[in-house]
Amino acid sequence: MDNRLQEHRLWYSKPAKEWNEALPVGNGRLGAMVFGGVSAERLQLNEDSLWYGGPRDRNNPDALPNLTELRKLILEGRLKEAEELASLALPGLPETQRHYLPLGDLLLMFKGQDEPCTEYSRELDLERGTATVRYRIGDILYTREVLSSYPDQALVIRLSADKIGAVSFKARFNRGRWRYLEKTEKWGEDGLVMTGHSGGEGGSTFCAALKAVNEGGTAQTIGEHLVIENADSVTLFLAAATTFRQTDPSAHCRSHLNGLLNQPYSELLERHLADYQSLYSRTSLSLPGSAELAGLPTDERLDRVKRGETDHGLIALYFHFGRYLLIASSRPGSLPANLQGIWNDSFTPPWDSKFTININTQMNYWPAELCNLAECHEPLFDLIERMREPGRVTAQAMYGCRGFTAHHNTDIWADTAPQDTYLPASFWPMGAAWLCLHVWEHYRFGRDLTFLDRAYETMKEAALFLLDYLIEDEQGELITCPSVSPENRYILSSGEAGVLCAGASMDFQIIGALFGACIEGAKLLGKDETFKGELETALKRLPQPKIGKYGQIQEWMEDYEEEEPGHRHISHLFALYPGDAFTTERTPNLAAAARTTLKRRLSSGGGHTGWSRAWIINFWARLQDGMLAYDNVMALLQHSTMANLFDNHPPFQIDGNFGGTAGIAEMLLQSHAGIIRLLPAIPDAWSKGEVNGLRARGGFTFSFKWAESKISEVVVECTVSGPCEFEAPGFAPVSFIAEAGKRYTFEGNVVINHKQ
Ligand code: FUC
Repeated sequence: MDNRLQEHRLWYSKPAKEWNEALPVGNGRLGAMVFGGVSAERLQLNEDSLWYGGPRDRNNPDALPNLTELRKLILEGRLKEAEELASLALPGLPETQRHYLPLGDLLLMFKGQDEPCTEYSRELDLERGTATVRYRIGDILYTREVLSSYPDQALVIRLSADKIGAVSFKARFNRGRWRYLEKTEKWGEDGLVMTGHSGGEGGSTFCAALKAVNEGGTAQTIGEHLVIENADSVTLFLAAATTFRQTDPSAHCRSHLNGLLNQPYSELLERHLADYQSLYSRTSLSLPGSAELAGLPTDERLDRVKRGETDHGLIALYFHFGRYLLIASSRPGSLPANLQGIWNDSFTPPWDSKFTININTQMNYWPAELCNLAECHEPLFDLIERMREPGRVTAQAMYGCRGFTAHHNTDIWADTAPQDTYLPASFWPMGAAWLCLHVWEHYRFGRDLTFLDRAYETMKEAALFLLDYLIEDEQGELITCPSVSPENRYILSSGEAGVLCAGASMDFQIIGALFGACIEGAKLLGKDETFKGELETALKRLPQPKIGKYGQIQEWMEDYEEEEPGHRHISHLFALYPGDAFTTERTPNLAAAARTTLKRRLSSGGGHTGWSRAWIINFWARLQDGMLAYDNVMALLQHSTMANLFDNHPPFQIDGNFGGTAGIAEMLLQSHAGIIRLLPAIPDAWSKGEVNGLRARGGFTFSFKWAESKISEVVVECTVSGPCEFEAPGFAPVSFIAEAGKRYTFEGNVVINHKQ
C-alpha cells in the first residue's frame, strides 16, 4: 500500500454499524453520511438551510428597564438577587433560537446481494473528495462511488459492477417518524421528488429530488420507490433546496437536475475533482510513518493509538481530514459549518446543531487561514454581515447601546438575542466582537485592502457597541457588566458561588484585540481619526491582565477561587490563543502564568471534551512546548475521536476536528508575533517531515522539509509585496523584501533562486 495514500485515505473493512462510523461527503451545502452496507445502503442526507421555524424578534423588552438595577446588584456582590433578576429580565422570548434538521435518508436496497461478500472495503479518499464502497459477491465485483459536487451542486452516486446487467436495486426516501411532514411523488419513470415543510412558524419548505440515469436494464417508479433492474451501471443525481434560498425548491431541484442528466459521470467527476483539488491539494503534511501501519484500516489504527501506540501517519491523516471537513462543510454561498459541520441525523440535535459563538463556531474556522482555505472562511463572514441588523436591534433593545451585539449562540436567521436561561453562558454580549476578529485575521493573512475596507465597518460596529456597553468602576476603569467568563463559576469569600460578574478577563482580552484591530484598520485605510482616538483612550482604561495567587492568569478581575478548576472552557487564555497579546517573547511573565493556568486546569481534569483538548493543543503550541502539544494531540485521538475520525465532545461535535487541525499546523508554523516561526513547537517524535502550503500572516505561503528537527530547505510564495522575516531551526534568521507573485527558495539564509 502506498504510504502517502494512507495519509489521505480513511478506510474500513466493514460497513458502518452506526452513524458515527459512517463517512461524510459534502459540498458546503449538501451533505451525506455514507454507511456502506452491502444489501442495503443508507445515505443520511443534509441540506444546510433546512432548519425548524422562521426568524423572530426575541429581544426581551424588560432587559433595558432592569439593566441599571442588575448592574448595581452585581457590583454590590448580591449575586443571588442579580441572578434572579437576570433570569427574569434578560432571556430571549421565547428562550431558544431555531434548530437544524436532517433532510432525510436515501435508502438503496440491492437485489440478489444478501450472500456474504468478500474483498469488502469502504473508504473516503481525501485526495479525490469521494467515498467508495467495493465488495465481491460470487464472481461479481460491485462498486459504489459517492460525491457531493460543488460546481454541479448535486450529490452524485455511481453504482457499477464488473459484469453486465448486474445492478438491480430499489431506492426510496425516508424521514422516519417525521414522515407526516413530507410526501414523495413519482417524477417520471426514473425519478422521485420528496417535498415537505420544516415545521414551525415561518419555517422553510424543502425538496429533495432524485433522478436515475441507467446504462442497460430498466427503470420504473412504483409507489414511493424507484426500481432499477439489470442495469450495467447507474448514476443517481440528487438535488435539494429550501425556501431559504429558492422561492420554489421543487421547481428549482427539477430544473437543476434536468440540466445535469445528459452529462456523463466522467465529466461530472472531472469537474468535481478540478474544483475540490484546487483547495485540498494546496497543503500537505508528512510525518514519520510506517508502511505496516499505513496498510491497516483506520479504525484499527485508531484503536492502536488508544492503547498507547504511536502512529504519526494517523496524525497526518487527522490533519488532512480536518481540511477535508472544512471544504465539505463551508464553501462560498453555504452557511458556516455548524456544531456538526453539515452532518446531522437528529430532529432534536444536541445544542440544536447551530452556531455556539462563545468558542465552538470560532474554533471551526481556526484552520481556515493558516491551512490555506481562506475561501472556506467566507460563509462565516456572510453570517456576521447578516447578524448586524438583528444585532443592532438587540444592542438598543437590551442595553440602549449603539453598534451591534450577539450573545453566545446564533442560528440560520442570525438571531442575536440570548439563548437559554443558562446563567454560566447566556448573558454574555461578546459574541459579535469575537466573531469580528475573524474578518481581521482574514485581512492579516491576505492583506487585501478592498476586503478590509468592507470588513472595517463591521468591526467598527461591534466596537461601537462595546464603547457604549463599558461602564466606569470605582477605580475609574472601564468594565463589562453584566458578563460571565464562559462558562465557569467563581466563589466569593463568603462562600457564595456565582456566575454573573463585572469584568471577566476574557472580555478585556477580546475588547483589546478588537479595539486594536479597529485602530490598525483605521490607520491602514487612512480614515476615522476621531473614532480611532476614542478607542485609544478607552483601551488605556481597560483592566490589565492579572496574575493570581496560584501564579495563574486571573479569570476574573478579583482573584476568586474557581468552582471547577478543571473547567473545559479556558476563556482567560484567549490572549494566548486565538488572540496574541500573550507571547513568550513580549510578555514572558504572562506566558509563564498561562503555563501555570493550563497545568492547573489539566491537573484538575481539564480537556475532557474534544474541543477543550483541541484548544489546549493550540495553547501549548503558542507556548512553544512541542512535547505537551504532542501529548494533547495524542489525547485528542485517544479520548475524543470516533471510528470515522469525527470529534467526540461527546457526542459528535466538529469543533475538535478543526481545532485539532489548527493546533497541528500551529506546531509547524506561527506568525502571530510579528516574525514568522517555522517548527516553533515540534516534538522530538516528529524528527523528520515535510509540510507544504501553510500560510503565514502577511501574504506568504511556506513549504519546507526537516530532518533531525532541522530545516534544510524553505520555499516562500508571496502574494503581496513587503518585508518578510522568518526563523527556522538550522537557519540563521532570514529577512528580505518579498515581491508579489514571486517564489523564493532558501537553503540556510541564502536565496538559491526566485522565480515569477
Ligand atoms: C458550549 C460548551 C459545551 C458545548 C456547547 C455546544 O456551551 O460549553 O461544551 O460545546 O457549547
